[in-house]
Amino acid sequence: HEGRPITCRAAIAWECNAPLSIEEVEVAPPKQGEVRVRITATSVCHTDAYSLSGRDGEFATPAILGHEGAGIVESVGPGVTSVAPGDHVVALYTAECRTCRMCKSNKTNLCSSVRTTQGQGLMPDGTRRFTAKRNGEAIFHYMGCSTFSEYTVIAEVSCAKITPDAPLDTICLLGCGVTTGWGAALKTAQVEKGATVAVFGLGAVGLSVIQGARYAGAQRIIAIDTNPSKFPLATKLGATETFNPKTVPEGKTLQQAIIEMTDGGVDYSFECVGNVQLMRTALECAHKGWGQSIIIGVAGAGEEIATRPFQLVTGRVWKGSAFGGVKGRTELPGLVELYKKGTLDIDSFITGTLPFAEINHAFDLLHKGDSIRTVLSF
Ligand code: AHE
Ligand code: ZN
Repeated sequence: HEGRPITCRAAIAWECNAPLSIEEVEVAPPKQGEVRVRITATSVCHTDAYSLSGRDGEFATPAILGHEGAGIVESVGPGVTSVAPGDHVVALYTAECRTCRMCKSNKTNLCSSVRTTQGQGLMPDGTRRFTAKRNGEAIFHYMGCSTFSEYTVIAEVSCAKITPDAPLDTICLLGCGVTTGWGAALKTAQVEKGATVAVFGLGAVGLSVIQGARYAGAQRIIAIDTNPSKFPLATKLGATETFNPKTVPEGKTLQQAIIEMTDGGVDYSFECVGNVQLMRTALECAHKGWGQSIIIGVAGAGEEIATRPFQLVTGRVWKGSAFGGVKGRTELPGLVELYKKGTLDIDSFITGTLPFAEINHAFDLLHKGDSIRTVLSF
């Protein structure tokens, strides 16, 4: 049967560097292989702000941002078999189709099924499901999620079905930051017992790396940020030391300071900021012969990383991962179980809650460094 359009509230980014506009949109019914989801909770990630700032080469306006959200399936399009109306889902910006060459390789969590159109702000068939009520203009999707709308349409392959007995307004954080950091520590780096770890940047991603490293049994976890207000939470989640780069004496580099603190360098470092100079620092403070540095932060379009090749010749490893190397549909249910058991802390990441209409305030809090995650509810 043919579904009907739904009119609801969404936050539209009409242009870069302007506040989001809360207004009515019409959300078309899901087509073949698509799912319409009532988003009940979403939070704001730095990547939303990054795209809104105009630095994201893939971003097109007008768009509905948001990629860290969870909700309840409202209806499904033809051919959808893995979810049904009423199911609880987390939206995935890294889809998992299980049939493309990348999914089948088992060497990556990246999936090629919908990524090209996703980057263009379109559904897999090349069209859009959002129309602004005010002027009838079609609105672009974002990262395959567009969770800043009370209803959104996403591909079936972008739906992680999770148990209905977990609170959506908490586990929505598994849509990006928490999973990304946890997975980077445990899957990408495979931090082992006794390891020494340095984490650059103590937002949701860095804090989750810390949590993952503690779970792996790391002996030293050095939490690094220029904003010391992040240190108490870092310590609570497992950091054994905190370090403010502003305290490095003149004439010494940050990498030198960390190498001195750690008898030659760390086993694993993680860049969770998106600053290409800091990426170099993170690589170069990794121990000669075996240290690994994981890039997680998103740098501006066109920016490049640099180091002397000798750093790699002498055994340091530079790598990175998206969404923590986690295959969302397969692995998110397990992360929800870890949350329910109390092994994975998500609650501590929620530094505030706001009604959806105050989404621009949530962006302000993030910009000022005053929040880790603000969960918005509809
Ligand atoms: N569109 C940007 C790159 C953005 C980017 O690197 N995104 C990260 C996720 S950030 C989550 O907060 C990512 O995982 N990307 C993998 C992917 O497939 O996009 C640009 O520079 O064009
Ligand atoms: Zn994100």
